[in-house]
Amino acid sequence: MPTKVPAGFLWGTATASYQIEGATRADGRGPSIWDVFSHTPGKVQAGETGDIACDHYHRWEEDLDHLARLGAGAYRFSIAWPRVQPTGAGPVNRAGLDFYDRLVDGLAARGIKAVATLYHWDLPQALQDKGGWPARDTAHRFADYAAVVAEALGDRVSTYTTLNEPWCSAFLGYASGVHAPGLTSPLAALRAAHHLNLGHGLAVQAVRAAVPRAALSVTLNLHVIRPASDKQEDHDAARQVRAVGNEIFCGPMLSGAYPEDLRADLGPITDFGFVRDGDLDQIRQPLDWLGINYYSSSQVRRRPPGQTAAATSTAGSGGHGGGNPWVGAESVEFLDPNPPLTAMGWNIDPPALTELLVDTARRYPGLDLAVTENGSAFPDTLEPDGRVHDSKRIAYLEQHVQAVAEAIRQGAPVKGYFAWSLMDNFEWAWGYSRRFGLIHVDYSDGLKRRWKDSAHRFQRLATTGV
Ligand code: IFM
Repeated sequence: MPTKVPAGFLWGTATASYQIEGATRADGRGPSIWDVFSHTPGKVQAGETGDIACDHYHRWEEDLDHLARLGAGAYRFSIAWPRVQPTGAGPVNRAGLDFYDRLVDGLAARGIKAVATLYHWDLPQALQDKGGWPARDTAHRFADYAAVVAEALGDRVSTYTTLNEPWCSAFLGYASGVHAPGLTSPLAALRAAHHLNLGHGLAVQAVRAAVPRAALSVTLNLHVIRPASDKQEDHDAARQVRAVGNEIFCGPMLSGAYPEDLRADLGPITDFGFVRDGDLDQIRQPLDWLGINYYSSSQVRRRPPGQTAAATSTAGSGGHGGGNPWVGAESVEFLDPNPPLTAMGWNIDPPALTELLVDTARRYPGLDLAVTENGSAFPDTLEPDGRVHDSKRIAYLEQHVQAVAEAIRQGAPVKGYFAWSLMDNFEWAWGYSRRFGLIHVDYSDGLKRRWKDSAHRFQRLATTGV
């Protein structure tokens, strides 16, 4: 590979609690919205659930040994709120918290930094029953939970990340309904977005109060949206999608305001009356770095007046069809992605990652960045030699690491790269049909872990930088 990342660059892998842990009823864990959603017929492909997943809850030591062998300097995992507070509020479930206690000690023992995400989509169902993220109280409950975790894990966690991809929580969860809790209300999605923003700001403050030296971040799946032509209307379509895809979070979190164009676009749906005095000051908190998840890019154009929306793509955003998550931008048409595509139907566009990183660095000077997820699903085959020769995943990995190195060369302060994912896991509405792992999980043979060729490639990157 021509360009190398600088010395000290952090190599890691990422996972999320509901996608790998299983043991959904162990040690007092309460139900989450994903337990309820995945057990609802028709919501997840083949009726699959995270009940067992990769059984990481019981095999975490073996998994951390893999991480250490991979040469990972950091591990990005998420904490299941319903393990810590089974009903999302009130009494702490010590047994659930103990799992993460052991995990962070296990990481420290292996010399691996813990990057802990507080919320990767598994909201306690009891809070959803009280309104979920569209209800303001959820933001306050989230801050309480963040304080509990920070007090317990303290500075053994190298970075606390408040939210993973709040766009998915708000718009796939409450507008298109393809993610839990499966609602299809544009207004509920916008309220959810604001309360996720508020929850982020309150949680940053709660963690800092408990652990003054803690490093804090948030992870956003910033969409790279290209206009399909030079026409003004297509540029405006792209701007509109960026507003409700990116700026709705970047604005309040990083600049302290919802952008005017977003307010104007959403005017027919809401007057933003759910934003109370003082909220924006609570939301905009200094961050130690911004996590960016990137998989693919999209092209859009303005739909001709009178033409109705067909199936809407949610490329690059965990999209699985369903309703339209692009609230307020219903007159925007997503073009079919250009091949080659991954098994998710997403395009492969490494230069877009460079552009995204360089552009974000330019817009927010002084803020360090990390790619907190990047990876690809392909239909892997376990060969007779017992290996998975996943050359397409290796190519994807190399091209995107190269794109990161190029962004650094152009001046973007990118400090780390986390491959999605450490191992194959529960890919939300796609169940186990989509494999993103560096490590193959054999669902029909006792969840046996086997290194794919891409794991060996990652090991070389992590240990030599090339
Ligand atoms: O598996 C997901 C992850 O949970 C969030 N980011 C995108 C990944 C691939 O869809």
